[in-house]
Amino acid sequence: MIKRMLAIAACLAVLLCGCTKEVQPSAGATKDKPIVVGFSQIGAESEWRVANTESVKSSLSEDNGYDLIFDDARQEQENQIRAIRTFIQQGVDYIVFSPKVETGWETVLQEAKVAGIPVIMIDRDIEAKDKGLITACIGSDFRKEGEKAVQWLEKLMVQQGRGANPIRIVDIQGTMGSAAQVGRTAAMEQAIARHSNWKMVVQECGDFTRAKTYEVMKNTLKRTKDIDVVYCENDGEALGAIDAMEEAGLKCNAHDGVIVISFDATKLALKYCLEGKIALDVECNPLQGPYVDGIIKRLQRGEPIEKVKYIDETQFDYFTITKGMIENRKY
Ligand code: GYE
Repeated sequence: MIKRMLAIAACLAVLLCGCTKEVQPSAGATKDKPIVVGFSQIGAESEWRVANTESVKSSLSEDNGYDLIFDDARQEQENQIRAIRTFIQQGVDYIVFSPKVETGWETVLQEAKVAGIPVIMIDRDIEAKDKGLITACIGSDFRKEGEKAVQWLEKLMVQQGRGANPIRIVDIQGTMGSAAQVGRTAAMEQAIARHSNWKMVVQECGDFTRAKTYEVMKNTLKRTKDIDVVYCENDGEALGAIDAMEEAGLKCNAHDGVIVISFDATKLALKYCLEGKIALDVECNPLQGPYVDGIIKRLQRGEPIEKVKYIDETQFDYFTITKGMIENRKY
């Protein structure tokens, strides 16, 4: 009896092993047939952007089961639309894109939907009415980032006994119409509306680049040097503004100079923060590749996904930053 039971168990084991073996070829097939992803990136305007591209490329790698088609739009929305159309024609499995601006995506996203290709949006946002055309988005809450910055400034002004003094602010805006610019600008404009002593003396676009901001700031300083705060909507802009201010003989620091506020918190900018040249840097995390990979893998397995994912972000200021924080930085 026992012998018979053992024999049955042995047969079952053989059968089960057979089953396991049968599953393997399909696992092998997935390996042979990578997941094809078309990725439309805005360009390479900043250190942040370069880190973002790198993050997606290294997460959606061949070793990780992907065939990634990368397109750099060189700052043109038209190029992004063309790239997405090409991805659709190529019949990719997924489209990943970072929208340069918030508007103008409806038609092409509709085309992706008709073709049945899921679209994963990273970094910046688009108009709410087009959001239904997106499968998932991963990015930052830019309005919240801006609010963190103005709240920090409000506190500092009170601490320095300047709560009622006139505060003259220069806002160097990011690429106009981009979600990052819209959110960060709105937070500062609202703060200015709340404080009758805060005044926007200049508001100009630096296009998220160091070079353009250097020019913009140089021209601004020809008109006035009476500036308390320069609110730069990314790190590249902060570095360009500092270059121009130092050249014009202005000191940048939070004690007795121009207060420079920035966003991104790249390694280089944090070094400026440690020196005191950038007073506050609100973090914006570009390392979104692993989240994209996670979402695609879940979709592949038919599992539910989080439709909107905001990445946790912190902030660094001159008063509390340490060398260790910079050394640990990945971008
Ligand atoms: O702050 C800036 C980049 O959209 C969050 O774009 C991104 C912004 C980032 O060029 O450095």
